[in-house]
Amino acid sequence: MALMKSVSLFLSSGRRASLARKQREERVEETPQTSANNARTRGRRRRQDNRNQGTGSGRMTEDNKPAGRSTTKVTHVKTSNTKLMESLRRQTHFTRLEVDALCKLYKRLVNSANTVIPVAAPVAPVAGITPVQSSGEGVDRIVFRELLHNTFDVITEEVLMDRIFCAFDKNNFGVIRLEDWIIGLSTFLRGTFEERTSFAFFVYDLNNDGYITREEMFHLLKNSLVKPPQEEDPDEGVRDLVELALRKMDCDRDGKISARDFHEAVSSEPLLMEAFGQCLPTDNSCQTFLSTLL
Ligand SMILES: [Ca+2]
Ligand SMILES: [Ca+2]
Repeated sequence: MALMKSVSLFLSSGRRASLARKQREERVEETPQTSANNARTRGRRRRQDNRNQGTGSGRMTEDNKPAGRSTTKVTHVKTSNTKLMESLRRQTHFTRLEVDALCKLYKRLVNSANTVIPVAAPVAPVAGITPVQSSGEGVDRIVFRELLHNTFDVITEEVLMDRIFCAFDKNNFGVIRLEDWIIGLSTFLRGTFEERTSFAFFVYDLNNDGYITREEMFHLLKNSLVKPPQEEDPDEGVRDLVELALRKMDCDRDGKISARDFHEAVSSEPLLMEAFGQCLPTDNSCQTFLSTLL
């Protein structure tokens, strides 16, 4: 009963979110500024077309344009798109239909991002992490965080939200591109034990140096305890927690957790996979997302 309630709540919030997005898109379409922008774009395109038609020997009119040229181009795009979808199916745990559906969702998210007023990306507070300026088309941080929060029930620290984004945006584009989106979701939603363990390790290794250090553990755990207001040293409890985590996970006792330590510890105690904060979706949200995808 409780399960059904949470699913139906989730579904209704999902509908509200998509309705709100639709309304936002409609509003943006109606604004005078947008139509002015569209008019400017159309003007630029016309000028560009005129220039192209007017250049030397390359000049071409409707009459002498080779027949079927645009059809060939469309067929070529379709073929390369089919190849990409097929390659993504092979690389992931998704069916071809699911890959297509995720591709459509990606396009909706990218379009919705274009209608939102851009806000500066959050600056990662840990030394060694350089915020990257976004380049090209993709799902941006803001849309991704909204999705993590509203669709996958990932309610976690800012720094983890940012690291989950980086785990998807493997090549540091500053946005999640189509391939990274589908490959990332494969681990996120259907990953094997190994894949999810590696994903969690990547998220917690804040500066990508191959180890989760005491400092990183402290940073990840510092807000996880309610600190007594009169405590002389409010961080003492967190430091104790860090030492406890090291005792459980630093298998080779060198004072830091390597990927190997992490895999070993999580294999013997799966609950340790998210020891330093939630970084994977809840089972309920996963099932609901996948069942409503097609
Ligand atoms: Ca590290
Ligand atoms: Ca170690």
